[in-house]
Amino acid sequence: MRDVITIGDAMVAFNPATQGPMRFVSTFERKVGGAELNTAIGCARLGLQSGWISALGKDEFGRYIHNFARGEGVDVSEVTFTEAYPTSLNFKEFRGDGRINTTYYRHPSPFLALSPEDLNEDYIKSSRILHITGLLPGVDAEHNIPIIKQAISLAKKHGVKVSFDPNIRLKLWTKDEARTHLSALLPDVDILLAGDEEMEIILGTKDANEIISQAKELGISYVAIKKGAAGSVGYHDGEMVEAPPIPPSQVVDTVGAGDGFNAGILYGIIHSWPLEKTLHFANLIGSKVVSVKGDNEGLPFLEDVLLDLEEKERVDR
Ligand code: KDG
Repeated sequence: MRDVITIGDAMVAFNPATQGPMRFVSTFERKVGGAELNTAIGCARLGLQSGWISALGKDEFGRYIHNFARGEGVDVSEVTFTEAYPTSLNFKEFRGDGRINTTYYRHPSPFLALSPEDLNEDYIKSSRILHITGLLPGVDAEHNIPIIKQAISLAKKHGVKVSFDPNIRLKLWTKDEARTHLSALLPDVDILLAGDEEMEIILGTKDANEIISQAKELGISYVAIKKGAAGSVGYHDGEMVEAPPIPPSQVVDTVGAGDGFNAGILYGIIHSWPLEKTLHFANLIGSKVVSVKGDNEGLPFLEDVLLDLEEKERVDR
């Protein structure tokens, strides 16, 4: 039985060695990115059994991502390779003013080779949580939404909890398109993990009380609102908790912090932790991710977080 499985596209992420406009950058570091995979890696580093359903190009970059995910302890038995489409790419630009500009090369994506019937029912059935995001629909709504819907319907059929992060990227679609497609998924969601600005796009409000009341009407039992440097707010079982932020040692790269936060929340849910402890743990993970460059390099191992939570004695030498 796997704890958390996810489904989504991943990319080779090219991080520039220097700041400034990309036309002047001549050296890039080759890394891996992809929100769903980041969350799966975050879960694996915490000690959960995680799995990733995906499609990659049958090319060197596809093999690289596959090896990377496997090396991180993520189950890749449901990752397929296609010769028809190349592995997706993502070039980052550090503009020097704290902004990160992203240029995607992910359309067409290898997911075009996958259809809803390809999903393995037994794989989904034997998992506790299916984590989906709005990225896969954002890459190609027409093709990918039927795949996401099939994954959700198999999860529902077998009592697997559905966790959802809208992960709205306005380089992929407009706010209206995102709202239309993503709000239609909400009635099947059990765990909603989203930034407050994304909540505003899909639910029309940033106000925690209003978000929670809409979530309750939709039958969503667990909500975590990510407020970036302002911490997070959660709701579960009639209880609403505001968790203060945990300032990072330094802010180097904010990409992937939300995916790490998600891993922390899913860990807390799987271990039936109280809401307050879970939010604090997830905030701490998000804060660790931003202090390291890269989409998933800063995701902590469980012992690193426990040290910070002072549940384990620190031995430095
Ligand atoms: O959440 C982090 C992701 O945004 C990053 O790893 C790359 O999936 C990605 C995207 O589409 O931006």
